[in-house]
Amino acid sequence: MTTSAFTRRGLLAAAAVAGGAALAPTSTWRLPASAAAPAILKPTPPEWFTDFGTNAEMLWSSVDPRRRLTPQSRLFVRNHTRTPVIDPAAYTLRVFGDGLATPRAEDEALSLTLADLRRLPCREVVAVHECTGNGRSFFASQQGQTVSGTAWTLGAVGSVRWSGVRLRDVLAPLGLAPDAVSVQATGLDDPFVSGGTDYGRVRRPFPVAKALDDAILAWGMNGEDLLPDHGFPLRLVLPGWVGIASIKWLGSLEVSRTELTSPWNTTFYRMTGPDWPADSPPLTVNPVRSAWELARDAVLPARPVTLTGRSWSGAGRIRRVSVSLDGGASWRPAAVDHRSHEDRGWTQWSVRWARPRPGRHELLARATDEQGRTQPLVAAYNTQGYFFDAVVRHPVQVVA
Ligand SMILES: Nc1nc2c(c(=O)[nH]1)N[C@H]1C(S)=C(S)[C@@H](COP(=O)(O)O)O[C@H]1N2
Ligand SMILES: [Mo]
Repeated sequence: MTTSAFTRRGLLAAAAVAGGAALAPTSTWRLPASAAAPAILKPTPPEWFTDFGTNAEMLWSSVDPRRRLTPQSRLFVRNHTRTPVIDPAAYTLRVFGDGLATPRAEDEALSLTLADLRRLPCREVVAVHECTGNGRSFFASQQGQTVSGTAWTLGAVGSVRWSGVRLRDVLAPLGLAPDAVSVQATGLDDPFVSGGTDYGRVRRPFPVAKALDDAILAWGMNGEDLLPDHGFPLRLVLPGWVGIASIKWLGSLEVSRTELTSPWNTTFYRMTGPDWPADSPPLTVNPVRSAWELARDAVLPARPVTLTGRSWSGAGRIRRVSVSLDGGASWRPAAVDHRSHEDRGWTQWSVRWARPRPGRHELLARATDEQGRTQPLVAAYNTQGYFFDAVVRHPVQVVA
C-alpha cells in the first residue's frame, strides 16, 4: 500500500470536506425521516423472516441447502433504531484521533469519500456474520432462564462475501502513532435511546491489532452494493467477531493512544450477571453454533430422508459435527462438506435418516472448531442472553 492510492486531488477535496464538515449536520446526508418510516427498508416476508420490529430474523426453514452464501435479501437485520438513508455522493468517512501519526481533533477530521476508498486495492472476504445474541430464546425455552433482549432462535446469522478495502490499507497512508491502541467506529444512525437513557450514536471500540489484521471497510455483499439495511454506503466488518463490532453506516473512526470505551463494550455486549466478574471483558470472537435447515416442529414423512444443516465458529474452521436423531441418546458424525474449508464462511453438513419412525423426535447437532472448542450442552447464563452456544434441541414430527 502506498500513499499514491490517495491522490493529491482526493486529499485536497477531503480536506475541503473536512473543513466544511463541522458546519454541516449529518442530517444533510439523509433524506428526511418521517416518524412513520419503517425501521427496516427491505421486504421481510413471513416465509423468510420472523419480524421483531427493528430486527428481523432469517428463518432456517427458508435456507436453500444448495446455496452456501446467504443472499442479502435473506440476511437477518439488527437495528438499534432504524435504517438511515444516506446519499453516497455526499457521504464521507471521518478519521481522527491522537493515535494518528499526525494527531487530529474531531473537528479537523480527515474526510474520505467513497471514491477515495475505491482507489485502494479491493478485497473480498467470505465470513460468517452473526449477532452476539443469536440463539437467545433458548436460555428461556431450554434452560428455564430469564434474559433480556430480542428472542432470536438461531437465525441471527448468515455467511456472506464482503467486498471493500482493508482498514490497514486506509490507515497506512495516514500512519499511526507507535502507541496507538484503540479504534472507535461510530454509526450515522440515530442515537440509541432505551429506558430513558440516551446512549448516543451506536459505536464500539476495538483494538488497533484487529484494525491492522483483517478489518474491512465494506461497500458490497455477494457482489452487490450493500442494501441500506446492511450499512450502505459503507460499514465496518470485523470478521469472526460479534455482530455489534461491525458498525453499519460508518460515520467515523477515532484512532486513539488510550483505550476508548462506549456503552456497547461496557454496558452491552459483555457478560453480566451473578456468575461474571464486574470487569468481564467486552465480547469479541463468536462461539461455535449449529443449526438444522428445518423449521422448528417441521413435519417429515416416515421415509428415508437426508437432513442438512450448518455449523460455524468465529475462531476458525469447523473440524467435525456430531448429530443425534434421538434426543441425544446416540450420536454419529455428520458428513461435512469440506469445500467450505477454503474461507471463513460456515460449514455445511448432512446426515441420512434411514428410518424415521412416526412420532415426535429431537434432532441435535454439536460442532467442534479447529481451536478444539466444542459446543457445550448448557450455555453459560448471563443476564443479557449473549453467546447461547449450547447444542439446541430441534423438535420435529414424523408422520406415517
Ligand atoms: N450503526 C449501527 N451499526 C450496527 C448496529 C446498529 O444498530 N447500528 N447493529 C449491530 C448489531 S448488534 C449487529 S448483530 C449487526 C447486524 O448487521 P446486519 O443488520 O447487517 O445483519 O450490525 C451491528 N452494527
Ligand atoms: Mo447484534
